[in-house]
Amino acid sequence: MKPQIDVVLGDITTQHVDVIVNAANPSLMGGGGVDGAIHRAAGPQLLEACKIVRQQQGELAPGHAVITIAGDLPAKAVIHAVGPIWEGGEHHEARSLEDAYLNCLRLAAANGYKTIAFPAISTGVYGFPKAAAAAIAVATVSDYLTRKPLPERVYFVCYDEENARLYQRLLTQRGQEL
Ligand code: AR6
Repeated sequence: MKPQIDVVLGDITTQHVDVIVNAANPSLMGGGGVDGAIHRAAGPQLLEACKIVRQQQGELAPGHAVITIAGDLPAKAVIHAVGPIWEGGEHHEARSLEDAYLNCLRLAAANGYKTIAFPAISTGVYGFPKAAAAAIAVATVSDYLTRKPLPERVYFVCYDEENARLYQRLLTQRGQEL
């Protein structure tokens, strides 16, 4: 079966999916960008949940991910993934970004979730070049979905048109149905 991948131009906090992914930082204590938007929309319960995870696990290394409740969001859960900070490309940034996507997919599957929405992890404050990040995201997710039954459907939620165009082009190249 062909992997089901869609590109959405919009705000990830409004997505009616099982899981949305947060581009978090190692502290899990919130921040700007999509992290700030998710915490604002989810309400204080999300920060409380993150504090508990933080107490149990400490800081989250780049490439890693944890799952929490979603508070007031329409999604059922939030997966907080830490992407790499771009340092020029010679510090395993690509591998770390791939790991972040893979760990999110694995966590969603382990919790039985069928639909998941990703933001363009690391392409804001963390400075990862958008085209390279989109290529990693599409390749990692497409390859995963061809091998595993869960999640069944992935949405790349792009906040800006540049990212949306990049993802659309990559998926078209891969022969996906958009
Ligand atoms: N919905 C979807 N995408 C969004 C939204 C939204 N509501 N808001 C922003 N984006 P960033 P990073 C896009 O900076 O680069 C935080 O402070 C944005 O346009 O949110 O991984 C954390 O606490 C960009 O394409 O995350 C960390 O400290 C993408 O989301 C740090 O930023 C990621 O941008 C993480 O940096």
